[in-house]
Amino acid sequence: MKRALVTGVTGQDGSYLTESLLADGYAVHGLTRDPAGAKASALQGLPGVRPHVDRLTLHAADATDGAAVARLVAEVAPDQIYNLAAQSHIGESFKSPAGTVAANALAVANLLEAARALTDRQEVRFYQASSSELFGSPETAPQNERTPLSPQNPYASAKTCAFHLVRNYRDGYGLFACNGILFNHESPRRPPNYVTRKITLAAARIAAGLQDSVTLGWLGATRDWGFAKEYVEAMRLMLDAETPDDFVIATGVTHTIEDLLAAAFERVGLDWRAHVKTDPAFERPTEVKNLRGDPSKVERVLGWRAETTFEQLVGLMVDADVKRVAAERSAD
Ligand code: NDP
Ligand code: GDR
Repeated sequence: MKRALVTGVTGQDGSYLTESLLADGYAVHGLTRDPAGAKASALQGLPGVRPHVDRLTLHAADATDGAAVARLVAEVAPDQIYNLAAQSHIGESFKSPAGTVAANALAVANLLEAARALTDRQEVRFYQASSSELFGSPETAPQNERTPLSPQNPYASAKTCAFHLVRNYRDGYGLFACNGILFNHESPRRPPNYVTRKITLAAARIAAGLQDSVTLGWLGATRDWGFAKEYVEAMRLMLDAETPDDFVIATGVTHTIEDLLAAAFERVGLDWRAHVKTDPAFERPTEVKNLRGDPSKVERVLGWRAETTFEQLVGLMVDADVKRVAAERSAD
């Protein structure tokens, strides 16, 4: 049975990736800081996890602890490592720069070293969750694998360090290591402190009469938003490929936050303009303005393409929140 080690297993992407790997017969070893916590039990209860839960083992470790990571990788001896663990919120990275650098860069060095040590015994393939944030606010569009990196916040600076570490290990030691440069991807499993889910949950709650408005930060950004469930398949294709490489994963289409507001509020029959306030408290010291990915390399080389459109994505997120709000109300 093939073994995969997934860090960040309790996160949005970790949950979809775990379901996908379990469905294909993998033994999944998940790294989390809190295997007894609410996020871990939510993961274990997912319809795509519950029937296979005997093949999911959760391990308690902080990825910033090099000794713990080395022990875990040696013990699990995985065929594949997916490094999804991160402090993944951009605004938070300004408030906690050292913690962000530790989780998003130091932890990657720990994992790469552990993977390299394992290659004395067996082959291991390594996936790193890189990000469109590495491009900053680029001067050219769309962004592809050759677009210059220009990180504009502590999150992106740490992820840029990790991106180069992955290349160092690939070039220097021949490690099968890939960077997936993923543009924003969302789902009903996205926490509500990211703008998509904040808006879809607010639309559902406002429609149910539970609140009147939602308060956002800077509305000038445009993003290339895709569906997370599809993006984890691109990660798997990278590790199943013949040669290791870096790939942009995106839809190729960009939208404004106003498009997002319009789509979400229309879904519940409301006009967003009557319900949105702004507060500079939600703004960041620097803002990444416009991002649009060019997914032509991944389509050509790995045959992956985003299928869910922006309108479908917003629709499925709003519908999930409408159901969730109704279930919470009937439980009260
Ligand atoms: P989440 O924030 O949902 O999940 C990340 C997980 O990392 C958390 O659940 C947390 O788990 C774990 N984690 C955080 N710090 C540590 C640490 N020090 N040691 C061990 N585990 C830690 O992120 P997503 O699922 O949205 O994203 C997955 C990865 O992809 C992240 O690296 C993110 O930066 C990157 N990415 C995401 C994009 C997106 O649009 N979603 C786009 C591009 C890149 P726990 O609390 O259980 O330990
Ligand atoms: P992002 O996602 O910063 O792109 O990082 P987020 O949803 O947080 O912000 C998108 C844009 O919306 C603006 N915005 C707000 N954002 C939040 N969170 N809350 C608000 O109230 C709000 N109002 C406006 C933001 O300023 C920004 O311009 C995500 C994360 O998943 C990263 O880990 C990942 O690397 C990138 O996507 C690609």
